[in-house]
Amino acid sequence: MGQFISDGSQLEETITQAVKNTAITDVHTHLYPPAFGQLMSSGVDDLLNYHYLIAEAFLKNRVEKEKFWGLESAEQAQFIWQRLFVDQRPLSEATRGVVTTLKQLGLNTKNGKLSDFREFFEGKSKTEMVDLSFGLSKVTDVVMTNDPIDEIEAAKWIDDSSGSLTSDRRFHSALRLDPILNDCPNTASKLRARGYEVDSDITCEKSRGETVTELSRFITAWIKRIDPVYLAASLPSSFSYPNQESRTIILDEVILPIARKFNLTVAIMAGTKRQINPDLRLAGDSVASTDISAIEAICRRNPNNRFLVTLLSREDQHRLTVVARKFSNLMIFGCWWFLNTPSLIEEITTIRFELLGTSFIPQHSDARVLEQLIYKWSHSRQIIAKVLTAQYLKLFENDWAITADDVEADVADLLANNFWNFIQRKPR
Ligand code: RAT
Ligand code: ZN
Repeated sequence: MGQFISDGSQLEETITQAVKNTAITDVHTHLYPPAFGQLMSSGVDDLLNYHYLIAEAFLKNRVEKEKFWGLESAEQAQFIWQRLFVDQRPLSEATRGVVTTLKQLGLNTKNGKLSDFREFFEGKSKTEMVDLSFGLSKVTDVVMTNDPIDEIEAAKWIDDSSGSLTSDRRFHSALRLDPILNDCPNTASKLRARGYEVDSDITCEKSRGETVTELSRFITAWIKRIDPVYLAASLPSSFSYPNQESRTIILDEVILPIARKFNLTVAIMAGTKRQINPDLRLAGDSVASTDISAIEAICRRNPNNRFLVTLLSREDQHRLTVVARKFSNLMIFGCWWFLNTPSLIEEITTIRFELLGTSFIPQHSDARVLEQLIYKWSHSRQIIAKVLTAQYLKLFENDWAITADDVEADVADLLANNFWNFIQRKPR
């Protein structure tokens, strides 16, 4: 056992250093390693073309959307650079993130030009950028989002006889099941084209048995193919469970039994309101409050399944945290998407510490572009350290003995071990 920490500033410094330096497992991203070819996003143009920034670029430019979508990717990046970084100051979280990223990569942010930034990235290979981004963010493991219905991604997995897609062991797969759960009719026709006899209407009594069998056969084949660390789905704010509808049938008769069979956790990300403005394409999604009794019911009715849960709306966070106290098969993770801003991370993380101690996963990055790991984690680490320090100081004020080992163990649980222990896997 290490030395006891003797004063408040030493405690603060110990926590800050521990949170800054502890290796992170990033439990939900949209990243891919270079072996996935064009699916991998990296570089300054991709950083600028992030859908969080696309939405912001139109706030003062209502008329230009059609023109924007017709541009080449480099021209789109130029447009966003001009609107958000030249015509105005990058004060929002997503724009500030680009500045943090460029700065930490050693680039000149004082009066840097887009052409200089492009030159830097052109001089680096994708593999070098993976090493640099993982190194600067001190992330050791990331979980991808792998959609077996997506034609481009599916083809890559099916063609990968040499195992190159999984050769970079820092990247872990996760089987994303949104199309099956949220768009069954369209997905059914795609699955039929791949040789699975799935009816468009799973509630149809006549074909239900066969549809359940065929959906299970499809998901099982993909589990065997990609060896996911969990099964995942985002769900609309209207998610309700249980009921007579197709989503409950698919969960109860297909996904949850398979998850039990393969000892896989199910990640639920609920509270989306997709495409409130389709003109913005991927940037057109929004948020609404979720019925948390559906989360309560799924945990209660399926005690032999484990659920990683994140909800998108701020107003749902306190109740979800209370629910997590009641079910040991529920692990809360991350401050998702519109919640991934410093003020909300601070509020939500404080609630979680106060109600759950260290039994939660404070953050995931949701990075879509490799280098976003750098800013998303640098910003989040600062807030996590601040909140953890405040909690520890309250103990310290009452003379509770604390060692650096205690702090480091807590931080390692929060940033990596809670995830691996909960899903009952080990990093490769
Ligand atoms: O945060 C995002 O980038 C969103 O567009 C979504 O991808 C969300 O995180 C999701 O996984 O559905
Ligand atoms: Zn995501």
